[in-house]
Amino acid sequence: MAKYQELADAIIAGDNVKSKDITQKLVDGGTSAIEILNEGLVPGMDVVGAKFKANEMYIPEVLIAARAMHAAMDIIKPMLSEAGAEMKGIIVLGTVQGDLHDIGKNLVGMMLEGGGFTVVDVGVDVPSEKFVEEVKKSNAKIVGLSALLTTTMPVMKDVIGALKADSATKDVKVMVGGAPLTQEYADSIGASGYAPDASSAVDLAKELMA
Ligand code: B1M
Repeated sequence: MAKYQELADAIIAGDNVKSKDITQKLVDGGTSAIEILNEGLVPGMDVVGAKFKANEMYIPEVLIAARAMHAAMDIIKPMLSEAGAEMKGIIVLGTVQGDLHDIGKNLVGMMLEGGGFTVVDVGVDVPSEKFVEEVKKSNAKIVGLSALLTTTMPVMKDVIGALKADSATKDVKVMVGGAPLTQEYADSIGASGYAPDASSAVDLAKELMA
């Protein structure tokens, strides 16, 4: 419908004032939060993800689009939790211990939210025990680990080990990413999946939830 297309277009254009305005008008007009999410915001971010993958959009534009999505999400988030809306799943996301890089991780988080996931962002320099604790607290089904340094990549294996060692978190899926990583490396440390970029991370998370 045109009203949802207008919202999706505002997201793609990164117009946070417009995305907020349209969302508020839709809410005031009685549209449900889940409909706004599924018909306007997610399709908008899907286009952003596809364009980013195809090198038709670059990191600053993606971040601006994600900001527009967040402006709309701020309005509908309380309604979603009130309605107990079925989000796609909960993901605990963080950069591993010893690593302070978070630009890629934040982009992944925003794209995951745009894809309908609830993201518990635990930040940077996160010790293994913290991931275990946050999974228990949130009942997340997926943990997302980011590392940008060759020296911190091996820490991912420790996190996977810590999650497997605890009966409450042993079945959680672990997806990994970051510039120095490869599929081979992800396989070698026992990760459930590897995504080379933020939009692939959304596809991977959907696969892991299936
Ligand atoms: Co740092 N740094 N840095 N740095 N830094 C790199 C990574 C480096 C390659 C630069 C270089 O030497 N050419 C190099 C690493 C070398 C190596 O390990 N072999 C490096 C170094 C050495 C360091 C320091 C050690 C420098 C020093 O102090 N001597 C130091 C380490 C600090 C620490 O972490 N303990 C350091 C510090 C910093 C800054 C603080 C200055 C800053 C970080 C700011 C911040 O993040 N808030 C910084 C930056 C900005 C970079 C570069 C320039 C850019 C990284 C970035 O943000 N890229 C980087 C060089 C480069 O990559 N060109 C570099 C953009 C971002 C969108 O991409 O993070 O790859 P990326 O994320 C992508 C994918 O990888 C993927 O999706 C994202 C979007 O497509 N992805 C995932 C990421 N996480 C994912 C998780 C997933 C799935 C996909 O699932 C969960």
